[in-house]
Amino acid sequence: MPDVPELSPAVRAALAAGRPVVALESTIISHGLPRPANLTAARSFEQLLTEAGVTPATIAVIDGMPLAGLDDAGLERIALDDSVVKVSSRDLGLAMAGKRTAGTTVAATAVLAAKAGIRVFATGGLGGVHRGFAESADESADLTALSRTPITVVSAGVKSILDIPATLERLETLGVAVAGYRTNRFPGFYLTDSGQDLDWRLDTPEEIAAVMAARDLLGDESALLIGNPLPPDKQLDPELHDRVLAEALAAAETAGIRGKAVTPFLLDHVQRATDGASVLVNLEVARGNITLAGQIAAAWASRGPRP
Ligand code: PSU
Ligand code: MN
Repeated sequence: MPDVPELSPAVRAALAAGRPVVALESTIISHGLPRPANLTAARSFEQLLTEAGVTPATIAVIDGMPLAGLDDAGLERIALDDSVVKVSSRDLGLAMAGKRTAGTTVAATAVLAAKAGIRVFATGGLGGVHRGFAESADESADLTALSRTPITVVSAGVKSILDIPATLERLETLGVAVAGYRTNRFPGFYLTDSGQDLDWRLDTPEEIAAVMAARDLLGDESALLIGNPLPPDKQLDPELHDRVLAEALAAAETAGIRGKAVTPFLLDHVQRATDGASVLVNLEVARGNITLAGQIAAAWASRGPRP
Protein backbone atom coordinates (compact mmCIF):
# COMPACT_ATOMS: atom_id res chain seq x y z
CA MET A 1 0.00 0.00 0.00
CA PRO A 2 1.36 3.46 -0.86
CA ASP A 3 1.91 6.08 1.80
CA VAL A 4 -0.65 8.88 1.79
CA PRO A 5 0.41 11.41 0.77
CA GLU A 6 2.97 9.86 -1.54
CA LEU A 7 6.26 11.74 -1.09
CA SER A 8 8.42 12.76 -4.04
CA PRO A 9 11.97 11.40 -3.83
CA ALA A 10 13.29 14.90 -2.96
CA VAL A 11 10.76 15.41 -0.16
CA ARG A 12 11.33 11.92 1.20
CA ALA A 13 15.11 12.41 1.27
CA ALA A 14 14.90 15.85 2.90
CA LEU A 15 12.52 14.66 5.63
CA ALA A 16 14.63 11.58 6.34
CA ALA A 17 17.77 13.71 6.66
CA GLY A 18 16.10 16.38 8.81
CA ARG A 19 16.61 19.04 6.16
CA PRO A 20 14.12 21.93 5.81
CA VAL A 21 10.89 21.27 3.89
CA VAL A 22 7.99 23.65 3.25
CA ALA A 23 4.52 22.53 2.15
CA LEU A 24 2.72 24.65 -0.45
CA GLU A 25 -1.01 24.56 -1.16
CA SER A 26 -2.36 24.14 -4.67
CA THR A 27 -5.82 25.73 -4.68
CA ILE A 28 -4.08 29.08 -5.11
CA ILE A 29 -2.73 27.58 -8.36
CA SER A 30 -5.87 25.79 -9.57
CA HIS A 31 -8.52 28.30 -8.46
CA GLY A 32 -6.83 31.41 -7.01
CA LEU A 33 -4.73 32.77 -9.87
CA PRO A 34 -5.56 33.24 -13.56
CA ARG A 35 -4.06 31.04 -16.28
CA PRO A 36 -1.35 30.86 -17.51
CA ALA A 37 0.27 33.11 -14.85
CA ASN A 38 -0.69 30.44 -12.31
CA LEU A 39 1.74 27.89 -13.80
CA THR A 40 4.61 30.39 -13.88
CA ALA A 41 3.72 31.26 -10.28
CA ALA A 42 3.68 27.62 -9.16
CA ARG A 43 7.14 27.10 -10.60
CA SER A 44 8.48 30.34 -9.11
CA PHE A 45 7.10 29.44 -5.65
CA GLU A 46 9.10 26.22 -5.72
CA GLN A 47 12.19 27.98 -7.04
CA LEU A 48 12.14 30.51 -4.19
CA LEU A 49 12.54 27.62 -1.76
CA THR A 50 15.02 25.62 -3.80
CA GLU A 51 17.29 28.67 -4.11
CA ALA A 52 17.18 29.04 -0.32
CA GLY A 53 18.22 25.41 0.17
CA VAL A 54 14.72 24.36 1.24
CA THR A 55 12.81 21.48 -0.36
CA PRO A 56 9.39 22.52 -1.69
CA ALA A 57 6.50 20.11 -1.20
CA THR A 58 3.60 21.34 -3.30
CA ILE A 59 0.62 19.27 -2.22
CA ALA A 60 -2.21 18.22 -4.55
CA VAL A 61 -4.25 15.21 -5.63
CA ILE A 62 -3.34 13.78 -9.06
CA ASP A 63 -5.54 11.03 -10.53
CA GLY A 64 -6.77 10.17 -7.04
CA MET A 65 -3.36 10.11 -5.35
CA PRO A 66 -2.49 12.76 -2.74
CA LEU A 67 1.10 13.83 -3.41
CA ALA A 68 3.62 15.89 -1.43
CA GLY A 69 6.13 17.18 -3.96
CA LEU A 70 4.99 17.53 -7.57
CA ASP A 71 7.10 17.15 -10.69
CA ASP A 72 6.66 19.69 -13.49
CA ALA A 73 4.00 17.57 -15.19
CA GLY A 74 2.06 17.55 -11.91
CA LEU A 75 2.30 21.34 -11.58
CA GLU A 76 1.02 21.63 -15.15
CA ARG A 77 -1.95 19.37 -14.44
CA ILE A 78 -2.94 21.46 -11.42
CA ALA A 79 -2.48 24.75 -13.26
CA LEU A 80 -4.01 23.93 -16.64
CA ASP A 81 -6.16 20.78 -16.53
CA ASP A 82 -9.82 21.67 -17.08
CA SER A 83 -11.01 18.80 -14.89
CA VAL A 84 -9.18 20.00 -11.77
CA VAL A 85 -11.44 20.49 -8.74
CA LYS A 86 -10.96 22.31 -5.42
CA VAL A 87 -10.87 19.99 -2.41
CA SER A 88 -10.99 20.69 1.28
CA SER A 89 -10.01 18.15 3.94
CA ARG A 90 -13.47 16.53 3.95
CA ASP A 91 -13.26 15.87 0.20
CA LEU A 92 -9.94 14.01 0.19
CA GLY A 93 -11.34 10.47 0.46
CA LEU A 94 -13.93 11.23 -2.20
CA ALA A 95 -11.31 12.62 -4.57
CA MET A 96 -9.06 9.61 -3.98
CA ALA A 97 -11.69 6.98 -4.61
CA GLY A 98 -13.05 8.98 -7.56
CA LYS A 99 -9.54 9.22 -9.09
CA ARG A 100 -9.85 12.99 -9.33
CA THR A 101 -7.20 15.62 -9.89
CA ALA A 102 -7.54 18.42 -7.35
CA GLY A 103 -6.02 21.55 -5.91
CA THR A 104 -5.92 21.27 -2.13
CA THR A 105 -7.10 24.16 0.06
CA VAL A 106 -5.27 25.22 3.19
CA ALA A 107 -7.42 22.75 5.15
CA ALA A 108 -6.62 19.78 2.91
CA THR A 109 -2.96 20.75 2.49
CA ALA A 110 -2.42 21.17 6.23
CA VAL A 111 -3.88 17.73 6.95
CA LEU A 112 -1.74 16.03 4.29
CA ALA A 113 1.43 17.96 5.21
CA ALA A 114 1.11 17.12 8.91
CA LYS A 115 0.50 13.47 8.04
CA ALA A 116 3.72 13.49 6.00
CA GLY A 117 5.67 14.98 8.93
CA ILE A 118 6.13 18.41 7.32
CA ARG A 119 6.17 21.13 9.98
CA VAL A 120 5.88 24.40 8.03
CA PHE A 121 3.39 25.43 5.39
CA ALA A 122 2.98 28.61 3.32
CA THR A 123 -0.14 30.03 1.69
CA GLY A 124 -1.25 33.47 0.47
CA GLY A 125 -4.18 34.15 2.75
CA LEU A 126 -6.26 31.73 4.80
CA GLY A 127 -9.96 31.25 4.36
CA GLY A 128 -12.17 32.38 7.24
CA VAL A 129 -15.59 33.70 8.22
CA HIS A 130 -17.34 35.32 5.27
CA ARG A 131 -19.11 38.67 5.45
CA GLY A 132 -22.83 38.04 5.80
CA PHE A 133 -22.16 34.91 7.85
CA ALA A 134 -25.47 35.42 9.69
CA GLU A 135 -27.33 34.59 6.46
CA SER A 136 -24.93 32.24 4.67
CA ALA A 137 -23.21 30.42 7.59
CA ASP A 138 -20.16 30.43 5.30
CA GLU A 139 -17.00 29.79 7.27
CA SER A 140 -13.95 28.20 5.65
CA ALA A 141 -13.01 24.71 6.80
CA ASP A 142 -9.46 26.12 6.92
CA LEU A 143 -10.25 27.31 10.44
CA THR A 144 -11.55 24.03 11.83
CA ALA A 145 -8.82 22.03 10.09
CA LEU A 146 -6.18 24.24 11.71
CA SER A 147 -7.81 23.68 15.09
CA ARG A 148 -6.85 19.99 14.90
CA THR A 149 -3.69 19.97 12.78
CA PRO A 150 -0.27 20.57 14.35
CA ILE A 151 1.53 22.67 11.74
CA THR A 152 2.95 26.18 11.42
CA VAL A 153 1.17 28.17 8.71
CA VAL A 154 2.58 31.39 7.26
CA SER A 155 -0.18 33.55 5.81
CA ALA A 156 -0.82 37.27 5.24
CA GLY A 157 -3.69 36.99 7.68
CA VAL A 158 -6.93 35.94 6.06
CA LYS A 159 -8.26 37.11 2.73
CA SER A 160 -9.61 40.65 2.95
CA ILE A 161 -12.82 39.53 1.23
CA LEU A 162 -13.73 38.06 4.66
CA ASP A 163 -15.10 39.31 7.98
CA ILE A 164 -11.69 39.66 9.62
CA PRO A 165 -12.74 40.47 13.24
CA ALA A 166 -15.15 37.50 13.21
CA THR A 167 -12.41 35.26 11.81
CA LEU A 168 -10.04 36.27 14.62
CA GLU A 169 -12.75 35.46 17.17
CA ARG A 170 -13.20 32.02 15.62
CA LEU A 171 -9.45 31.37 15.60
CA GLU A 172 -9.46 32.14 19.32
CA THR A 173 -12.39 29.84 20.02
CA LEU A 174 -10.83 27.06 17.93
CA GLY A 175 -7.53 27.29 19.81
CA VAL A 176 -5.40 28.33 16.84
CA ALA A 177 -2.40 30.35 18.06
CA VAL A 178 -1.83 33.60 16.13
CA ALA A 179 1.28 35.79 16.11
CA GLY A 180 2.31 38.67 13.88
CA TYR A 181 5.72 38.56 12.20
CA ARG A 182 7.46 41.81 13.18
CA THR A 183 4.05 43.39 13.80
CA ASN A 184 1.33 43.58 16.43
CA ARG A 185 -1.37 43.93 13.80
CA PHE A 186 -3.14 41.21 11.90
CA PRO A 187 -2.26 41.56 8.19
CA GLY A 188 -5.07 42.10 5.67
CA PHE A 189 -3.88 39.96 2.71
CA TYR A 190 -4.01 42.55 -0.14
CA LEU A 191 -3.51 45.19 2.56
CA THR A 192 -0.63 45.45 5.03
CA ASP A 193 -2.83 46.02 8.07
CA SER A 194 -6.34 44.71 8.69
CA GLY A 195 -6.78 47.19 11.55
CA GLN A 196 -7.00 44.34 14.09
CA ASP A 197 -4.57 44.06 17.02
CA LEU A 198 -2.72 40.87 17.91
CA ASP A 199 -1.54 39.81 21.37
CA TRP A 200 1.67 38.19 20.15
CA ARG A 201 4.52 39.32 17.97
CA LEU A 202 7.55 37.27 16.89
CA ASP A 203 10.57 38.88 15.26
CA THR A 204 12.82 36.11 13.96
CA PRO A 205 12.49 32.63 12.42
CA GLU A 206 14.42 31.29 15.43
CA GLU A 207 11.81 32.71 17.83
CA ILE A 208 9.09 31.01 15.80
CA ALA A 209 10.99 27.70 15.89
CA ALA A 210 11.27 28.06 19.69
CA VAL A 211 7.50 28.49 19.92
CA MET A 212 7.06 25.35 17.78
CA ALA A 213 9.31 23.42 20.17
CA ALA A 214 7.37 24.67 23.20
CA ARG A 215 4.10 23.64 21.59
CA ASP A 216 5.52 20.17 20.92
CA LEU A 217 6.31 19.86 24.63
CA LEU A 218 2.67 20.65 25.34
CA GLY A 219 1.52 18.08 22.80
CA ASP A 220 -0.50 20.88 21.18
CA GLU A 221 -2.54 19.41 18.31
CA SER A 222 -3.56 22.72 16.77
CA ALA A 223 -1.83 25.05 14.32
CA LEU A 224 0.36 28.08 14.87
CA LEU A 225 -0.59 30.86 12.45
CA ILE A 226 2.10 33.40 11.60
CA GLY A 227 0.62 36.58 10.13
CA ASN A 228 3.19 37.96 7.70
CA PRO A 229 2.23 41.37 6.26
CA LEU A 230 3.14 42.84 2.90
CA PRO A 231 5.39 45.90 3.12
CA PRO A 232 3.11 48.99 2.84
CA ASP A 233 4.61 50.01 -0.53
CA LYS A 234 3.63 46.65 -2.02
CA GLN A 235 0.00 46.56 -0.89
CA LEU A 236 -3.03 47.16 -3.11
CA ASP A 237 -4.12 50.80 -3.00
CA PRO A 238 -6.54 50.73 -0.02
CA GLU A 239 -9.09 52.98 -1.72
CA LEU A 240 -9.13 50.84 -4.86
CA HIS A 241 -9.30 47.73 -2.67
CA ASP A 242 -12.36 48.88 -0.73
CA ARG A 243 -14.24 50.03 -3.82
CA VAL A 244 -13.54 46.91 -5.86
CA LEU A 245 -14.29 44.60 -2.95
CA ALA A 246 -17.70 46.22 -2.43
CA GLU A 247 -18.44 45.64 -6.12
CA ALA A 248 -17.27 42.03 -5.93
CA LEU A 249 -19.43 41.27 -2.89
CA ALA A 250 -22.46 42.83 -4.60
CA ALA A 251 -21.78 40.83 -7.79
CA ALA A 252 -21.54 37.56 -5.81
CA GLU A 253 -24.85 38.36 -4.15
CA THR A 254 -26.57 39.15 -7.46
CA ALA A 255 -25.17 36.03 -9.13
CA GLY A 256 -26.24 33.88 -6.17
CA ILE A 257 -22.75 32.43 -5.69
CA ARG A 258 -22.62 29.93 -2.80
CA GLY A 259 -20.34 27.39 -1.16
CA LYS A 260 -16.82 26.73 -2.34
CA ALA A 261 -17.32 28.90 -5.43
CA VAL A 262 -17.51 32.09 -3.33
CA THR A 263 -13.78 32.62 -2.72
CA PRO A 264 -12.67 31.95 -6.34
CA PHE A 265 -15.51 34.18 -7.60
CA LEU A 266 -14.51 37.11 -5.38
CA LEU A 267 -10.80 36.78 -6.16
CA ASP A 268 -11.54 36.62 -9.88
CA HIS A 269 -13.80 39.65 -9.70
CA VAL A 270 -11.16 41.67 -7.85
CA GLN A 271 -8.54 40.56 -10.40
CA ARG A 272 -10.60 41.78 -13.33
CA ALA A 273 -11.75 44.99 -11.64
CA THR A 274 -8.17 45.97 -10.74
CA ASP A 275 -6.84 45.13 -14.23
CA GLY A 276 -4.64 42.43 -12.79
CA ALA A 277 -3.10 44.65 -10.06
CA SER A 278 -4.52 42.34 -7.38
CA VAL A 279 -2.83 39.36 -9.04
CA LEU A 280 0.57 41.02 -8.72
CA VAL A 281 -0.18 41.79 -5.06
CA ASN A 282 -1.37 38.22 -4.46
CA LEU A 283 1.89 36.94 -5.94
CA GLU A 284 3.90 39.28 -3.68
CA VAL A 285 1.90 38.03 -0.70
CA ALA A 286 2.56 34.40 -1.54
CA ARG A 287 6.26 34.99 -2.25
CA GLY A 288 6.77 36.82 1.04
CA ASN A 289 5.08 34.03 2.95
CA ILE A 290 7.00 31.29 1.17
CA THR A 291 10.30 33.06 1.84
CA LEU A 292 9.52 33.39 5.55
CA ALA A 293 8.27 29.79 5.72
CA GLY A 294 11.62 28.66 4.23
CA GLN A 295 13.47 30.60 6.92
CA ILE A 296 11.31 29.07 9.66
CA ALA A 297 11.82 25.56 8.26
CA ALA A 298 15.59 26.19 8.22
CA ALA A 299 15.54 27.48 11.81
CA TRP A 300 13.51 24.44 12.81
CA ALA A 301 15.88 22.02 11.06
CA SER A 302 18.91 23.63 12.66
CA ARG A 303 17.55 22.81 16.12
CA GLY A 304 18.48 19.21 15.25
CA PRO A 305 16.62 15.96 15.83
CA ARG A 306 14.23 15.98 18.75
CA PRO A 307 14.45 13.40 21.54
N1 PSU B 1 -4.51 32.11 -0.72
C1 PSU B 1 -4.42 32.77 -1.91
N2 PSU B 1 -5.28 32.38 -2.92
C2 PSU B 1 -6.18 31.34 -2.77
C3 PSU B 1 -6.24 30.66 -1.51
C4 PSU B 1 -5.39 31.09 -0.53
O1 PSU B 1 -3.63 33.72 -2.06
O2 PSU B 1 -6.89 31.02 -3.70
C5 PSU B 1 -7.21 29.49 -1.32
C6 PSU B 1 -6.69 28.57 -0.22
O3 PSU B 1 -6.55 27.28 -0.78
C7 PSU B 1 -7.74 28.59 0.84
C8 PSU B 1 -8.98 28.79 0.01
O4 PSU B 1 -7.75 27.41 1.61
O5 PSU B 1 -8.54 29.81 -0.90
C9 PSU B 1 -10.18 29.16 0.86
O6 PSU B 1 -11.35 28.72 0.22
P1 PSU B 1 -12.73 28.65 1.05
O7 PSU B 1 -13.00 30.07 1.47
O8 PSU B 1 -13.76 28.13 0.06
O9 PSU B 1 -12.52 27.72 2.20
MN1 MN C 1 -16.90 28.60 2.20
